[in-house]
Amino acid sequence: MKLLFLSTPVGPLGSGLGGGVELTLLNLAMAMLGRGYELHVVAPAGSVAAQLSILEVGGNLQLTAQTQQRTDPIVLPPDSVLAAMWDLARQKQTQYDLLVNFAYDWLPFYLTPFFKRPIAHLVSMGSLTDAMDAVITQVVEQFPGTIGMHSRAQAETFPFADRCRCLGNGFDLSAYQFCAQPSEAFAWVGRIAPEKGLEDAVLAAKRAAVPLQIFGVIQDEAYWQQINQDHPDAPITYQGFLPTVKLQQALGQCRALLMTPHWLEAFGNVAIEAMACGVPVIAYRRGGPAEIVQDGKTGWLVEPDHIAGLVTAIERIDQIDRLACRRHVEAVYSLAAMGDRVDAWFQDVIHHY
Ligand code: HBI
Repeated sequence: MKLLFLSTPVGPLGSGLGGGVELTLLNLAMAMLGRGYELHVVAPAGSVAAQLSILEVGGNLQLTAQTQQRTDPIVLPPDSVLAAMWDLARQKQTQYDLLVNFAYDWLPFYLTPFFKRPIAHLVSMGSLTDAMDAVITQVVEQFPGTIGMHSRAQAETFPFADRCRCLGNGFDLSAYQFCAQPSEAFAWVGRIAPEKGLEDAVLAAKRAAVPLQIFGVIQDEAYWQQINQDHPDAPITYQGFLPTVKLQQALGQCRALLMTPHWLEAFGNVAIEAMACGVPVIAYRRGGPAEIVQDGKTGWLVEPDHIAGLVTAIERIDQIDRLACRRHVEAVYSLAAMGDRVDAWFQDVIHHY
């Protein structure tokens, strides 16, 4: 079987601009290669990924969907990399058994009926705009079973919640080392952008008087500057955007991961990465993380947007068994477990086409 993965158009693979979907695509590619599939990836120029054959495409990157308003019109920049990626897919489609779309963008869904090969769409975020809801709904109706999601919470933000496939996610756990004895620091990991709510974690760290290490690409510079201006005395250190090997080494040393999303996080890959290192997760009871964190067992769930709740959870973090966090990820979120779920989905899409 031959697969063609089409990546997100918001940034080259490896840049971090694609956020969680970059890691998801790489993990799924490894899982499918490991199961005997042949696989190529179409992605913006500058994409790098070890062991994968990438067809790089030039053109202007797409605007990020989460900065758009619900009623915004569809936007494509001139010389759009997304359009070029899907024209390449059109040209090469007969060489593949299945195309897999990772872009949260209107064009791939709109083009689905124009293609001669089946397309499986892995939707990486919750509902954001009316135009996306409408075009995904069209695909759900015309090609039942071809829409994949990460969590129930994410699916429930769409009008077709019960007609899409919930896949969770999966990680190569051999890349994450368990750490039994942490340092004093807490961690926050993610794209530094308003929807991720970093300021709440900074406030909680200040009130609990614990050091906070921040990891991730600075996607919104003004937002980052504002946090530093508002909290000049906060005990925070920016650790940069690290590749997985380095991220898990630093993250594993932390007492817990704080997840403070202001939007509905579709899944929350970083929660799995933390628990894979034995790091408990303190998260708002919102979106994917609310389904991943087992309250009192692998971390603490907190009333959304309640800083005081975060502080209480920080003070109780030693009640959580770090090994239980690792064991839970091995049981549910391994690459093998996710590979089983995705392989079954792909086979269903191909055979129902
Ligand atoms: N925005 N337009 C657009 N297209 C994407 O594929 C996209 C995005 N914003 C964020 C994003 N993908 C990924 O970070 C998701 O994993 C969240």
